[in-house]
Parts: sequence; C-alpha cells; structure tokens
Amino acid sequence: MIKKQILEKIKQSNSFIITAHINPEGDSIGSQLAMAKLLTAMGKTVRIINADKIPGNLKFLPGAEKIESLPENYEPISFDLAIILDCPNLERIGNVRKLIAERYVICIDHHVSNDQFGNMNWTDSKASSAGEMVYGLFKAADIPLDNASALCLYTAIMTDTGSFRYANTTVKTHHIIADLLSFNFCPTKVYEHIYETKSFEVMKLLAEVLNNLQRSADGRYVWFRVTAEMLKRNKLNAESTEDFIAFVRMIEGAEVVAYLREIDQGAKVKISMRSKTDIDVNAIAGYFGGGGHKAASGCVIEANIDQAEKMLLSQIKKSIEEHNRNKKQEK
Ligand SMILES: [Mn+2]
Repeated sequence: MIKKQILEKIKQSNSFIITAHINPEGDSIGSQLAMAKLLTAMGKTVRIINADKIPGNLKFLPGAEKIESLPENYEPISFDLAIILDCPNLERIGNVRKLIAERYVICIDHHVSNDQFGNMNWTDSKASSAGEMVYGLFKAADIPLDNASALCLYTAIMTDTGSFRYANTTVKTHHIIADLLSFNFCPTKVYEHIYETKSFEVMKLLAEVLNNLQRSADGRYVWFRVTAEMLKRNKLNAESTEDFIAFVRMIEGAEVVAYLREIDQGAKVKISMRSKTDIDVNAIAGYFGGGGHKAASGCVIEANIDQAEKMLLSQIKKSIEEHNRNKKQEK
C-alpha cells in the first residue's frame, strides 16, 4: 500500500534528489544507485547528493561516478522532491539537510530507531537493508531491473547482511538474491571489491587492535579501541577501520561487541556495537542518544576514551543483567 503511495507521489513530481547517511557504505550507496535507476526509468531527472565521499571499495558500482558530494559552499539546487534512504533521522544526512530544507521528503528505511522524519515514511525494520526495500519498489512499479541495478541491490543486501550471515537475513532476502543473481554480474568480483581490497597498513592496524582486545570476566562482551594516535601513526583514515568489528564478532561466546574510536581530537568517542543474541544494542545506543538496529547500532559519547569506555561498559553490563532477568521470568 505504502509502496503504491510512494510511486504515486513520484509520478506527480519531475526532479529528485536522492540522499542517504553520512559515512556511506554498501547499503546506502547501492540502494541510492538503484533508486536513481528506477526514477530514470520513470522519466524523472535525478541527482544523488551525499554529505561524504563514496568509499574507494564501492567505486566499482555502475553510476558511482555520478554521486556528488556536497561542497561547503554550494549553489542552491532546484528540485521537487527528496528521497532519503537508509536513514533513521534527518541528522544522519549531514549537511545535505540544509539543501533539503522545507522540501517534500520521502523516507525509505529499515532502522528500528527511525523517527518518521519524512512527509511520507516507509519504514520496515524487518527488511534486511534499504536495498531490499528498493527492490520491492521496482516490483511494485512493475519496472524491470537491469544488470546495473541488480548489481547495486546485490551489493546493498550483501553488505548489510554481512554476506547473508546476520540475523536480518530472511527467506525473503534469499528469494530476492536468487532473482538478482539471474542478472549478468559476477558476485565473486563483488566480494573481491568489498572485502579483499585492504591495504597492508590496514591489516597491520587490525593486528594491533586484535592484540589489544578486551573482554568481560564472563566473556559475554568484548571491546576494542582505535585512538587518533593509532590512525595517525599508521597514516590511515577512520573509514578503513569501519569493518574491524566484523572480525571481532567472530569470537565465540561474545554476545555484544563494541568498537570505540576517538573523534574530535579525543573530546568525543564514536561507538559501534553489534549483538549476536537478542540483547538489544539499539537500546544501549539510544541511552547515549544514538540508535540503529537491535543487532547493530551506534552512538557518540562526549567524553575522553577512558570515561566513554567506563560509561559504555556499565550500560552493556546493565543490559545483559536485565536480559538475564527477563530470561528467568520467561522460564
Ligand atoms: Mn542499511
């Protein structure tokens, strides 16, 4: 129903801006590129504008070169309607927010923490990815996919499900993936681009991180840090460390995994969390003003890294204890 309403609204407008969250990754880039294809197929003019530059390992996606990043001083752009993908709130689009201003916004998102910021909102926290939702729009519009859109959607779904390993992977996800694989692109190449393009220096930093891992006495939560000094010493940017958490979650028995990274010259700490059980890391992030999904979330704590670590660990501990209590009551 909502898909039909979105398509109806799209039909009534001519020019579009598509955007998604800061620090773009596979789902945000892949779903934006496919969405742009859908709009073009509907005869619309469209620009994809993001606050941040596209990461190097996603530049292989067809159309990636057309994604614009918004300069500090930009000329006003005239357009009818903005489509915002993969964003739980308006803050997450960064400085593109000023550009969108009072314009009509369609929000398409799968974050459980979504605050319904659009004029029209399609939120589905059961969807594995924004890519899965854009796939649904193609079907509802009865517009055939092409090889390029199939590749972009495959990448979106593959990255957000951790290559179909995470709890958000469903029967529906696999049905969609089976359909996408009938198009002409090479999935092996996608894996190579996404996961096998790390520099030697990044792997050395990962080794340092793994060497300094910490865990709770019961082993149920594990955490690690990347400081500004570590990045500087290795001449690396933060973006290259984003998937370190995927390595750390491989530890058996680690139910919650947390990544703490210094930002703003050490005045703040960016936290990413993953949960491998039904411990809700969206709620933990929410306590610090962040959000995301039940199994993957993030927040920023305004404190130095030692203080932030203490604050975070005490919340994780509380959540685990609460989770234990609930479990007991169920029995
Ligand atoms: Mn996503």
